Amino acid sequence: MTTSSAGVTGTLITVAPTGAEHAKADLPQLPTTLEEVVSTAVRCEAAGASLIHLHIRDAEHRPTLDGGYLRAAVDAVREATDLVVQLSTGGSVHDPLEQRLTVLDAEPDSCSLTCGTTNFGDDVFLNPWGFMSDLYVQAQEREVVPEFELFDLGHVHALARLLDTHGLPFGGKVHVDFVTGVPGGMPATTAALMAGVSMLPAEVTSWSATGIGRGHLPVMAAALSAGGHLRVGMEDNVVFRRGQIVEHNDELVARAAGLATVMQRPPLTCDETRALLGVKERRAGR
Ligand code: KMH
Ligand code: ZN
Repeated sequence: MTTSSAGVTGTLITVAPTGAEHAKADLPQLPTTLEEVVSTAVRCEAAGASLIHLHIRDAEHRPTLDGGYLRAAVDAVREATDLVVQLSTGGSVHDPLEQRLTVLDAEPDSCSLTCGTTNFGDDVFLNPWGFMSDLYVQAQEREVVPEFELFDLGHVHALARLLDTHGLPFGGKVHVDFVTGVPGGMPATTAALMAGVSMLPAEVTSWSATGIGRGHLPVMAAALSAGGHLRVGMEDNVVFRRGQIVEHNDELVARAAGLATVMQRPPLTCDETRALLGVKERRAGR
């Protein structure tokens, strides 16, 4: 994999608007209802996002993997935007593995697939080999494109094992996302990111990165300079700048789009991102 931006002409901007960790009571502007998620998707698409990474909340704003909620969100975002719709299979640290596999029933375009267990603050984010393997094969069978989430360097090695064992994902492309700065995972530093990029297996066709919390901007700059794509959003970072809390996810998307444009790598359109990732066409009438 290249660690240069030469030849990479555009930037895939993913927005991860909600996550499973923040409480609505602490952060009322966090999009949790279906209406808030859809309007967030519309605004973030307009600001330059082409992929949305979704965690869904229930009527009490708690993380849920309930199939009805997931299906409703996928359908509504697909109806209102052209964004690639990615559902989280990571859920919250409390979700059972068997239920995390059922996320694919909602027929997203893409699903996250974390390549190993990691400490997650005081908790453990569980991703044993058997689960990763089952999720990967089921995603292949259902023609859902996985995005491989790499929280640590060991996850890069596990990704290579998945590819060696099961072959390429549906669509033939391999897109990974470095999630840096989780307490327990790789730090949100340029050095750690570059170590991960240098280890990527040859099958990888594109990579993105996000820095949790205060690593957000440094990792964004490092990824852009090294040919990577970007993930932003309130799942990862709720501070826009020192002393200023994010009021809407589109602020983070617009800032990323602006920086990418300055770097001569403007945001990819949704169709360009669909081609980059090899996602199946699931939009009605397309
Ligand atoms: N909420 C974290 C425990 C993913 O979406 O796949 C897991 C996570 C990763 O956010
Ligand atoms: Zn997530």
